[in-house]
Order: sequence, then structure tokens, then C-alpha cells
Amino acid sequence: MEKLSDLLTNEVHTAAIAGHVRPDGDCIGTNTALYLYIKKNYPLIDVKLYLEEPKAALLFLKGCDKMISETPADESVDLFISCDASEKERIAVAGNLLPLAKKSVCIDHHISNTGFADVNIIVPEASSSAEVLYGLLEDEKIDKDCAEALYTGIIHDTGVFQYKNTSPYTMTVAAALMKKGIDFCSIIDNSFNIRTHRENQILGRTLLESVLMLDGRVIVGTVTHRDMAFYDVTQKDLDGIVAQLRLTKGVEVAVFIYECEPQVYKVSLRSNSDIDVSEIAAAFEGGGHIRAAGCTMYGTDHDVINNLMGVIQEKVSKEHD
Ligand SMILES: [Mn+2]
Repeated sequence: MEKLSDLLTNEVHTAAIAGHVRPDGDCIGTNTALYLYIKKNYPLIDVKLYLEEPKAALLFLKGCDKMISETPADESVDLFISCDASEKERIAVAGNLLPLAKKSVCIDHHISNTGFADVNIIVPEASSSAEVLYGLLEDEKIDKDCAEALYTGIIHDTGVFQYKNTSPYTMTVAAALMKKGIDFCSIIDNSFNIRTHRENQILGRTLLESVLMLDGRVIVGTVTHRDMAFYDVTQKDLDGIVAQLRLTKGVEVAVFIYECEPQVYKVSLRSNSDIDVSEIAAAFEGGGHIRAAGCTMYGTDHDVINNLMGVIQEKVSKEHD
């Protein structure tokens, strides 16, 4: 398959698009872009967009108002497409439709994705799922709304073209999207620069209480369940904290842990060096990319940090041998 049009044949009457749990900007952007593209260019296809409610800063995207956040009744759609989900267990809202679909498609860029659909388009070198999807669409059929969604996906996964996953091709895609007349200044501001007061408070608190470990090569920031209740924040308000931790001078690995339920920690890992944090996450049944990965761990914050540091220490010392 070279283009998505090969799959969007006359036999396709119904389609479902679904993202992953706890959707980030790439997930929302890519799935929304695909929805808008099919809706506009294939009006005969009855397409539905299944996404968990994203953080408010992403709701400016057209198409978000059409998303369905409740699990649908079992049905057999002609085409089921999931973008940015690294494994089928991570598909949100409409995962029940995957095994029932006449044909399923997985569009992704996670190196850990082994391919769970009938058609798998997985490009680990790509900066984002949005970049992968762009390559499957026909440029002349992409309108401004679709371009805004794709651009949002790319800037989220590249930190506005700052991370190493940004390639010359990423910039070519971004340029093509810019030509659609998108308001890239406000997309970037809305996505990254503007924080609610609560988000600023929890960010500030986490930085204030962060600790350096392993001779300053690792930084750890922690938010407990109690902190979340005190500041009245949810996981959506914690975006960007690990990115700020990573920007600490001398740090090779940034670790951010937050307690989503008592004694259940979500762990985000970022790497500034050649240390592959997806391997660290994999040690705890997580996954991700070389420079950005995550996993879920159990116990107290001390247990979690101790267990993590055991694995991180090995990697850091190997790196310095
Ligand atoms: Mn992604």
C-alpha cells in the first residue's frame, strides 16, 4: 500500500478511527486529521472518530467536536483505523471494534509496535504518527483544518522541531502544511506556551522538589496522589513537566513520576544522551521511543524510584565505560 486511497475503496461504507488511551497531541492531531480527510474527500463513507477527551488546549482542532468518547456497541465496520497506538491493548474507546472489523489498519511510529492490524504502516524513523499519515494522504486533498491537525501532531511529538526525531523530511512535511495557510503561531502558543494557573503551580512545585541523582546525571520529579488532590489537578495538567525536567544542565535522563491512583505510578522518561529510555521502560513492561518512554509502576514513590534507579544506573554506567 502506498496511499490511503488504496484502502478507501468503493466497498468501504463504514469506518471507525480510534486513538490510544490518555491521548497526547500527536494522537489527537493524527486521528482528527484522518477523520477530517475522509469526511471531506470521501463523503459516502460513514466515518466515526473515537477518542478519549483530550486536554482542553487541543480542543481548538476542528473535528474534536465530532469525537465520540463512549464505547460503541459491537458492530462490524468495513474499515477500522488506529493512529498512534503502539499496541492493541492501548486503543481507547473503540477497541472492541478492532477484532470485528472487515479490515483493520494501524498507522504508527512507535519502535515497540509489532503490528496488530491487517495492514500495518509503522515507521519508527518518523517524528510522529502525523508525519506517517501525511505520507499516506494526497497533498492536494488536505485542507486547512486537516493541515492544522497534522501540524499539531508533529509539533507535539517533536517539541516544536526541537527533539532529535525531527528530520529534514519532518520539515518538508511541516512546510507543505504551512502552505495550507495554517495559523502556526497560535497553534504553538495554544499547544505549549499557555498554561492554566494550576498547571503552572504543579509544574513549579515539581521543579522545586525535584532531586538530582547519580552525580547529577539523572533528575527525578514526583507528584503524589495527595499533591494532585491539593492542587486539584488531573494527569492532563501534568503535560510538559518532564520536558522541563529534561532541560536541567548536566542531566542525561529525566524521570517524572505521578501517582494516578494510590500506589500506582505513571512514569515518564526522557533522555538527553544515547541512553535508550525505551529499554528502561521495557524493564517495567512499558515502551516508547529512544528519547521518550513510559511505564506504570506500583508501590510507594520510594519503591518506584529505587526500582527505576537500579535499571537506570546500569545504563548510565555502561554509557560512561
Ligand atoms: Mn506519537
